[in-house]
Amino acid sequence: MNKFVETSSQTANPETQILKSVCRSCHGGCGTLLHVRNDELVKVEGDPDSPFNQGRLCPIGNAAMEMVYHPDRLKYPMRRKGERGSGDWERISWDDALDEIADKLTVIKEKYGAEAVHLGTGTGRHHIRWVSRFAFSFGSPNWSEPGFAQCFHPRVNTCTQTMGDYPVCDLTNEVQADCICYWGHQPLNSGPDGETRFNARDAFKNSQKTIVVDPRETYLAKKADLWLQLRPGTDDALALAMIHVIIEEGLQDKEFVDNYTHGYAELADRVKPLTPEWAEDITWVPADITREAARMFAKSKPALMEWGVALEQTPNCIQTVRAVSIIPSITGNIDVPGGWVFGMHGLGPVPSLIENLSPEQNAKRLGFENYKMLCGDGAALPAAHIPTVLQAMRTGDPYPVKAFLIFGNNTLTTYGDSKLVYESLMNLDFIVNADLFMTPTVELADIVLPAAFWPEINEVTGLPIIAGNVVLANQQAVRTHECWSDEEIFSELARRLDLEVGTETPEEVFEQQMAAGGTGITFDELKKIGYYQVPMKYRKYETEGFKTPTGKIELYSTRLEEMGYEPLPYYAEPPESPISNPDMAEDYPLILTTGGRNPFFFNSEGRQVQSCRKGARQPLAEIHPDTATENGIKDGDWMWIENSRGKIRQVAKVTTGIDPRVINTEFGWWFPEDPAPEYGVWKSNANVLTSAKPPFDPQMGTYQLRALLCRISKVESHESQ
Ligand SMILES: Nc1nc2c(c(=O)[nH]1)N[C@H]1C(S)=C(S)[C@@H](COP(=O)(O)OP(=O)(O)OC[C@H]3O[C@@H](n4cnc5c(=O)[nH]c(N)nc54)[C@H](O)[C@@H]3O)O[C@H]1N2
Ligand SMILES: Nc1nc2c(c(=O)[nH]1)N[C@H]1C(S)=C(S)[C@@H](COP(=O)(O)OP(=O)(O)OC[C@H]3O[C@@H](n4cnc5c(=O)[nH]c(N)nc54)[C@H](O)[C@@H]3O)O[C@H]1N2
Ligand code: SF4
Ligand SMILES: [Mo]
Repeated sequence: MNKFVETSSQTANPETQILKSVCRSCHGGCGTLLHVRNDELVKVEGDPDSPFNQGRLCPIGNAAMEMVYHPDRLKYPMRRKGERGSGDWERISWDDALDEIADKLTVIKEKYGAEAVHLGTGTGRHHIRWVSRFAFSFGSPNWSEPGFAQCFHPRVNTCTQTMGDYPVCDLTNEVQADCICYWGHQPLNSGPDGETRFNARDAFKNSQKTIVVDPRETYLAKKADLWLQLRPGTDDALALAMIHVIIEEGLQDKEFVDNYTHGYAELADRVKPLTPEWAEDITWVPADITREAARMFAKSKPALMEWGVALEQTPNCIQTVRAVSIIPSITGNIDVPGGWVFGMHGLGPVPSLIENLSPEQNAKRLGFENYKMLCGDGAALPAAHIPTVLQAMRTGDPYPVKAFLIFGNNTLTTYGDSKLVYESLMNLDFIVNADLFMTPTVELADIVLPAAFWPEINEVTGLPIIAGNVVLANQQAVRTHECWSDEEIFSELARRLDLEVGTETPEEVFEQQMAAGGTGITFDELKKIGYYQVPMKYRKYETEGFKTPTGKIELYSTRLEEMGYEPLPYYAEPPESPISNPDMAEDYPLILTTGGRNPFFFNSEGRQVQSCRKGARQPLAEIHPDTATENGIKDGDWMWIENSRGKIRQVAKVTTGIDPRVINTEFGWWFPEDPAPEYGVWKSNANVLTSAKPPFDPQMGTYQLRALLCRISKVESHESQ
């Protein structure tokens, strides 16, 4: 029996009860009011009192009710009956499901070692640290999340190493930025990590000047003072050229640079030859525009860098992030009102329990030897390297991985190189998948577990992510079917496995986190007030310095050097480009970039949610009119996009807002309306085209999701759609 359901279900109440909670349908944390009547959720609305959304909700947040009561929700645990991936299931009890998982894991651990059990989760989920915690308490060093080497954590780990903490955009306080640079980021659609689209929208409206660095003419690019339409994957060269201009023209904040940075002279030497003219050939951005952008950013006070995931999806990820992070650092925009600020950390993290691994076991993490910024000492929370994990699943090299426990990740649509992923997963002995819905990935499981959605769980969150300036409570309003929260599943599984650590109830862990945050508030008290905003302190470095080996912001990184990596940022041509690989470019002449977020879906989610799907019915690929004409394609036609790894089709969106040499595809597409068990996952899935093979970022192991090569052609009427 699930004791959590009993303890936390609401008692029948004829009157409507309104609970303050937090939308967790994206990384943001919009305040919500959950209206509950007779144990039923009757309304979800934005909380006018929330510092993140002031009452507003986006199309995804507005679909919360539809999600909770969607007829396709997974409703009870299931066991696979037929062959793996046959779509043949039988209903089982939670008791049977958990016992079976515990038995299977015990057998695998005894035969192959705990490291043969790999844990997986999706992006920024409420339970993300519960996944690594379970792995570590079970004794396995291996867990992964599709974004750890490709999203956000390259920025987190780089900044932690070079600045001592991760700076976030100061969007919830009074001072607004005078100039905002949106670099590979469209937060009005996506929300900055851990803030929301609404703060981003307000900041955009209030800023005097905007700079956009994006290969596509996005909404922000259309409105910007300067749009730098760069060649995908050349952000490193552009950032280095901007640093060159700032230093050459003496636009740096001299006082800050002298007192609070380390390695300025070495940096100046490094960028001396990297002029905007040098960069122009690489980036396609005219040198005078690069100069103007550098001047505009450096002369504005405060200036804010809104950087996004586009910086992290090519194999020069860490050095690209390094270069971009230096721009606000040398222009005096660190820990100042309206700039990049360090967090108040009002909530402790879920204890990782990594200390439960012996040093030998920790060193077995797949990728540990090579990618220290992801898997080892350079990582705030070390994770395994996905391509190495997939290899271990397929070949047993360097050791076998036999089981994969997936908690909220649509592996087949969101990892690079989906065909390789499929091959790897099909080779496993045991797969468990906890999700809200049946997906093409869930179909590959042996045991399926129905997960609870955010209005159905209790949880404590600190936002922005990492910074914890605001501490918020999620409140369980209802529970549908036999769904459990991921946190509950992990703590119950730990108990059934008789683990020495990691068996606390979720509520016990929330209290530990609250105590570690030092606000003096308990979780129960937080539920009543909804959220607590920790009073902001700026320029903390004046009294505390920076938490780096030199006590300064390390423009020259002693930590990277110590780990055997390059201490100063450099440019590296994307490995699959017309310059690096002219032979391949003969067959595949167009540059492919993927992923740009739309307002209606969160990654691979929401395709079955009608109100969201209405906003974006089909997968769209952007293409320039000249390229379209050359290939006999018209706006609205289905077109093939293919490269050496595979072939997919998306609908052509013909626009002058993209360079004729570039194609942009959406990602995350599958079609819940198509037949099980594949649900059309091979039709339009951008990751059929991306790569999980070397080369990888030398520090982080990042693979290539953007800046690849492809060709296109029209899908003829006789070809299946
Ligand atoms: N080509 C290409 N690929 C990309 C990207 C790109 O830009 N281009 N972006 C990458 C990035 S940045 C990221 S972070 C990843 C995202 O990759 P994922 O995290 O895998 O993506 P999602 O689709 O958000 O989530 C996967 C699943 O989680 C389930 N889910 C939602 N909430 C819960 C919950 O509370 N519990 C459980 N158990 N399940 C839940 C959803 O139903 C969904 O099936 O994709 C990456 N892949
Ligand atoms: N609505 C919604 N919100 C989301 C998500 C979602 O799927 N939907 N996903 C969540 C996740 S996991 C993440 S990581 C964030 C991501 O959100 P963002 O950081 O905003 O990322 P994207 O929109 O994927 O890409 C930003 C821009 O990068 C551009 N771009 C493509 N290639 C390059 C390049 O090589 N260089 C540069 N400079 N720009 C390039 C694209 O054209 C796009 O406009 O959003 C999160 N929030
Ligand atoms: S921006 Fe994110 S947190 Fe806010 S309503 Fe939309 S999905 Fe929810
Ligand atoms: Mo992400």
